[in-house]
Amino acid sequence: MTTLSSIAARLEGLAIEVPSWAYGNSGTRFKVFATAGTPRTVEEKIADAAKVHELTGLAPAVALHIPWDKVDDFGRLKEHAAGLGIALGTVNSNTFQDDDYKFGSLTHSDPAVRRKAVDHMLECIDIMDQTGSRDLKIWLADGTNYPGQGNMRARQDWLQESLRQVYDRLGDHQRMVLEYKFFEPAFYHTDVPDWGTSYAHCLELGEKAMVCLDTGHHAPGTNIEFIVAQLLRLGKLGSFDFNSRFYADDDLIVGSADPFQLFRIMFEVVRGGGFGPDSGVALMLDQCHNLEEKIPGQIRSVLNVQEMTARALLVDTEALDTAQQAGDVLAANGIFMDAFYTDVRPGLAEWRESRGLPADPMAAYRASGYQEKINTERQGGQQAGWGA
Ligand code: PSV
Ligand code: MN
Ligand code: MN
Repeated sequence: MTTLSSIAARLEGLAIEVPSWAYGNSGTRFKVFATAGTPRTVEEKIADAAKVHELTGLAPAVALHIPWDKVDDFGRLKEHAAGLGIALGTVNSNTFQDDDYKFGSLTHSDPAVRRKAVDHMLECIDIMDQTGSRDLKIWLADGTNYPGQGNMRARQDWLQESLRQVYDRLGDHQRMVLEYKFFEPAFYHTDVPDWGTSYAHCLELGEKAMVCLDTGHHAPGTNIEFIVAQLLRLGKLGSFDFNSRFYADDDLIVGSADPFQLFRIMFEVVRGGGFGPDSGVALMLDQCHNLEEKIPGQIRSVLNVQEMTARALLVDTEALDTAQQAGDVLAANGIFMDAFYTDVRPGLAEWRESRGLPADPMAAYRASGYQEKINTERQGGQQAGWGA
């Protein structure tokens, strides 16, 4: 059995990007409940993200969403973040909150609407030039509700044509990550519903286009770790949007509903060469905290990823290979489960302390007084953008 100390160095390679929108108020279409201390500005969202990194050492970058996080001077925003010890990460585009996009954005039948959506993406790349971000994230709400409503085939062509214009504007060190989602807001067909569609478009575009896998965007029962293995094999897994779900796109705390699934995913990430700063696979959270406090919600999230990553690194792959080769089904499964059932929490607490981090980041946050401070200082915090 591999021990935690033997994987300690590899754990250093874990970096999780947090989403700016997780710090704003969010909810469902029924009600958005405000929580105290919610950021009023982008700078305050970044300060909260920095707190998560300060206490965990796991979250060195924060993803932006445009226009939710639009500011006049992104160079200054970058400096603000750097001053707090974090970087600005992935830039998320938004082509789903404008009346013009009612029937689609990059896939719209009207070239003027497609142009508008492309221009928005180009603006996002201009912002990336200033923030130093590598990735442009594209998630499209495009689709139809009724059979016959749209020309599904033509929309694929328009999509590729639009994406090409965005792709051609990417700088040498920039990438586009195309996210898929099987339904919602469209209920009959979605223009990028699955990894295969995203992969097909990315392949056609070129090496700077990669697939983004959001764990909440699959039908129940989907073997997500298989998709991970396949995309890594094909060299097209660009990023993850981590979250947890019971029913649909719940955006709950990653690892909360099914930690075993997160373990299985991280195992394939590690095995497929997708782990670590040079792997080209960005691990991001895409979550909302509707009821719980947001900063501790994010701390818990990154810790969950760390715990399941540690367990995945603990799998005795040599013994596993041997058992698999021998066709020893139960031995192979037993080796896998041994790692999953290992309680890594005490070992990780020691790992943190040895690096000058609090052994228990959740407790350290509660003791820090930060929440009380922002509760008093910040009145009238912003909605994350969802449901706005
Ligand atoms: C909508 O499903 C969504 O949750 C996508 O997962 C995006 O990544 C996210 O919104 C932010 O735009
Ligand atoms: Mn997502
Ligand atoms: Mn989603």
